[in-house]
Amino acid sequence: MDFLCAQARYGRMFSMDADSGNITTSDTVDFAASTRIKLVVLATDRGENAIPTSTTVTLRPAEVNHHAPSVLVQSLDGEFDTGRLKVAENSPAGTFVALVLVTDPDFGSAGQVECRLENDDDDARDFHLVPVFSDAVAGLDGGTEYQLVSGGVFDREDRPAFEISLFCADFGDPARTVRRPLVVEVADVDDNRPVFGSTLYNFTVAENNRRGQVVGRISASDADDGPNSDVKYHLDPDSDSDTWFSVDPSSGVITAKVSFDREFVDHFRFVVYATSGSTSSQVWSFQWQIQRGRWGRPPMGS
Ligand SMILES: [Ca+2]
Ligand SMILES: [Ca+2]
Ligand SMILES: [Ca+2]
Ligand SMILES: [Ca+2]
Repeated sequence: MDFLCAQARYGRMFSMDADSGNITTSDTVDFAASTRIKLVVLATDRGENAIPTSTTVTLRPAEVNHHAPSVLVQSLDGEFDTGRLKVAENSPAGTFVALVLVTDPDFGSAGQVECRLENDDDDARDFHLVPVFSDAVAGLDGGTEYQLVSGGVFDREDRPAFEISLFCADFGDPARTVRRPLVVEVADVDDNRPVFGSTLYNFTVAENNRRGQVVGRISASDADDGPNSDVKYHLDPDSDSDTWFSVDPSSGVITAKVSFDREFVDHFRFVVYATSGSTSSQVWSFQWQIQRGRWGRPPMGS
């Protein structure tokens, strides 16, 4: 019997012993173009007018697990392979946080991958990993994708960050795994107004004060973060209180613009605003009691 291998398509990857029919590799076998290679083998006996017969030999690469899955995390702002992600507070559950791309170059089940968030991780309960395609097992078409989405509505002032762990495993034997720690920061939204330390401020100033004298300080705080918590103060623009007083926008220190005369006026009551971020503002009222001074009474506004 004579054997002949019709292998033109695969170059010199294989050779066949014409007598025994043994097929051996004669070069690197490249499965890059296809996951299987088909060789047509002709066999002819050595009798006269022998009629050749043919069969097909199919070769598949052995499912050797050379590689652990490779994980790429793309954040909302387009940054690749970042361990720090962001989601805005007050966003509804199911809000997109990151795209997770998983690949494994191994053949067969050694290259198929499944991912999940670590079950024993408390923070993981606040997020879900949703397959982008319904047949989530990766490998056959070169990878799989998941969306990391929020599982609830977050309040940055209550919890500014979550630490979760992404776990991916292929189906090789033994399986290769990869674990990626991720930090999801809750981005601030301006959802808090400034809050004053008191419902009403009362200050007393002696008459005949010098102009520019500090008469008191108001203070408000804002639970937000960054610019959203940057409190600024100003007097009610619709009153004439800025004739008598000025407030430092940043420190809240209030100074007298005039020297007071108790016989002319013995108290003021007016409103100061504290604002922060672009939307918050709050009204507050104050009262100044003018005390009698020790020396005469200079004219008002001198
Ligand atoms: Ca693998
Ligand atoms: Ca909040
Ligand atoms: Ca906030
Ligand atoms: Ca605010």
